[in-house]
Amino acid sequence: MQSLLYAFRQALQTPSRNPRTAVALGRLLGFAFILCFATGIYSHFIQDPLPGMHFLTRPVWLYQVTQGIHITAGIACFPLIFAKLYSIFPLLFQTPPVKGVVHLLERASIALFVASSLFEITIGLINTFQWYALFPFPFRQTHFSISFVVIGSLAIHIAVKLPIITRYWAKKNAYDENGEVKPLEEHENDDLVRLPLTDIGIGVTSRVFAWIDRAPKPKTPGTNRRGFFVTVGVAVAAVVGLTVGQSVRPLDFANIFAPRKAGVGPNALPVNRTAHAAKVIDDAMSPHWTLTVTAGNVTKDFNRKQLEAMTQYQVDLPIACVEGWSQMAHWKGPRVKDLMSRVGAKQGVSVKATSLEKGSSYAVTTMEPEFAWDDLTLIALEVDGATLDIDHGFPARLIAPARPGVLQTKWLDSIEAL
Ligand code: HEM
Ligand SMILES: Nc1nc2c(c(=O)[nH]1)N[C@H]1C(S)=C(S)[C@@H](COP(=O)(O)O)O[C@H]1N2
Ligand SMILES: [Mo]
Repeated sequence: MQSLLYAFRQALQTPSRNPRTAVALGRLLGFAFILCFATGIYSHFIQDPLPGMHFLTRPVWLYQVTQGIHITAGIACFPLIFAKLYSIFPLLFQTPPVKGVVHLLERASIALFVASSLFEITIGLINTFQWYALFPFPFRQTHFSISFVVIGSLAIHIAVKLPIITRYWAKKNAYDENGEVKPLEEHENDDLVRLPLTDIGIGVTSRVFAWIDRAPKPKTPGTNRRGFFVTVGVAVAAVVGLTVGQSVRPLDFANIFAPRKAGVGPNALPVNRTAHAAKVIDDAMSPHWTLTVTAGNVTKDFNRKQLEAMTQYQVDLPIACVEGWSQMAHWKGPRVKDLMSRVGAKQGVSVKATSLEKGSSYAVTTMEPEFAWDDLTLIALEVDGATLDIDHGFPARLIAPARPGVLQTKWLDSIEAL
């Protein structure tokens, strides 16, 4: 058994599989994961704020950028994670497979890290294509919870591998004078290496087990290092380059794989949920439609003519979907704050907006005061110089700066001061 695993590792050995490769890829992957985590947490709390949280309303494209980074860095994770798994692949066949309790824990933590990361990025990608039906679980809660498992197990992984990471971090320490990656052994003492943390008084020791170099040199040269990095670089550039146009519109021409194209849809703006799917056509087209505006016990109804008769404002704001696509548009209509003043709402209160749509989590949104009373927050009646299309929220929709698309409620029924 042992010699079989050993022979297998030898067969898998190639110059591109070495600790320096693993560290170089790990750095990129760690950076992408931290970007995803930070932007993901922002996206979570802007949708489900804790009491007392406040958000920036400028720049107006803030959420477009944070979520664009989330999806773009997330997509880059795919080739990076496969390359990383490739670089350490022979280690899966270590001999002996388990050397003790610490080693078992180390391998278990890596298994958890790999499994949770693959799961997280896969459901994230599927979500951007709106294939929700594939999930037997609620996407947001699951993706949110697993993100803590990913980041937690990443922290453990970094702590365990710290000696290798520090040793191979700098290029000059990683290679010898012939340009060969230095083996790990010379710095090892009986497989037991003290974490640098011990030196600053934190009593942690960790076993660092023989790297793949300890397996005999490969019989055939295999993939060389430069070829490997070029391949990984091309793969990352390709998946990012062919999708990033969904978030960064000047690159839209190269958007081949991402689910949404710019300018495709009514009013030349993509649609997420159609009026038909939301079952609002009859109510939205009704000649008796009004927007009900309430503050305390004052309620006033405004039909479209009355809304059009109010002072109209024109703003450039993006629809920035949580799924990563976004598009700038030019909106026109009265301000939410002016409507609130008409019913005597107290300045600076939160405002709840409700759609004609029933039974959808997108049908109601609460705007914190900084959004509700912002000069750019409108009840939009027109987009890009034409009446709102029914699929974009006719007769009236909400549009506010720096908020995710899901909170830009379409087919409004009422707004209410809280
Ligand atoms: C390590 C990688 C990742 C981490 C740590 C992470 C973390 C998060 C977190 C914490 C959220 C907020 C969830 C919530 O609102 O409760 C989020 C949202 C989201 N993530 Fe990720 N994510 C990762 C990778 C990805 C990838 C690869 C994609 C897609 C390519 C993706 C797509 C999304 C989408 C579409 C949302 C918005 C969900 C919604 O609000 O409906 N994520 N992510
Ligand atoms: N009532 C209602 N409003 C909604 C939605 C919805 O499903 N129902 N979808 C939201 C989402 S997820 C986005 S990204 C934007 C998209 O706006 P658009 O379809 O006009 O481009 O509308 C938002 N407003
Ligand atoms: Mo969205």
